[in-house]
Amino acid sequence: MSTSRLAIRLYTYRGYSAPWRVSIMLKLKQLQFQPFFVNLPKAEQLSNMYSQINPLQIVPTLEINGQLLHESMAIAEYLEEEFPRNKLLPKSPLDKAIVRSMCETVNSGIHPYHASRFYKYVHNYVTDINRQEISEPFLERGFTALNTLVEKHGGDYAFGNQVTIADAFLYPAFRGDDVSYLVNLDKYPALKKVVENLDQLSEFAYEHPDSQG
Ligand SMILES: N[C@@H](CCC(=O)N[C@@H](CS)C(=O)NCC(=O)O)C(=O)O
Repeated sequence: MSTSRLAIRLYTYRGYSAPWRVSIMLKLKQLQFQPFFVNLPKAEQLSNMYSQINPLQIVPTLEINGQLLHESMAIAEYLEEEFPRNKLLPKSPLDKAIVRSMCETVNSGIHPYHASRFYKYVHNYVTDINRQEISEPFLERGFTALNTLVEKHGGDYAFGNQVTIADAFLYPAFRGDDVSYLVNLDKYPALKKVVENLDQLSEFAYEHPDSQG
């Protein structure tokens, strides 16, 4: 797709890890986009207006020339295929599968266990919830698995020495605000090393929750 007539809008809320993955990927692909802030603390994701845009009532949603796309993994694959410059997946099918498995370890094995809707649901049953007590066992399992994958396949970055979509998933999972309160991240040295390298790249810069437009 030619980039000259592109209208890209990212439904997002800064400080939250899943939409942050997509904004990293858009920046790595050098695609201009307009953020549209869906105020999650005020539960705007549940509004009638946003439910029409994203039936699962979550961010991110990527709107590209009027088409709506959901789920950061699907969006990552779309961006890679549609805008092949600055490649974010390796060449061979096997290597691609390893990178995708790192992304899914974050998406399915870590992120759901500290999502706000998860705590809200638990809160229906336990009024006085201790977030760390509930999340830590799941997060430890997910981060341990990711650390093992990166130890085996990583280099300067999560997979070898090129930035891939695995880095766009890993970085927000590690640098996102609440995670360090829930789990001891010092236990994952392979991840820490890669994240410190990614700290040097402007595309990955932290988007502070107070900086919504
Ligand atoms: N698997 C989804 C996860 C999206 C997700 O859970 N987003 C969170 C923000 S990080 C959200 O919108 N939470 C609102 C809620 O839980 O009600 C993706 O990768 O896009």
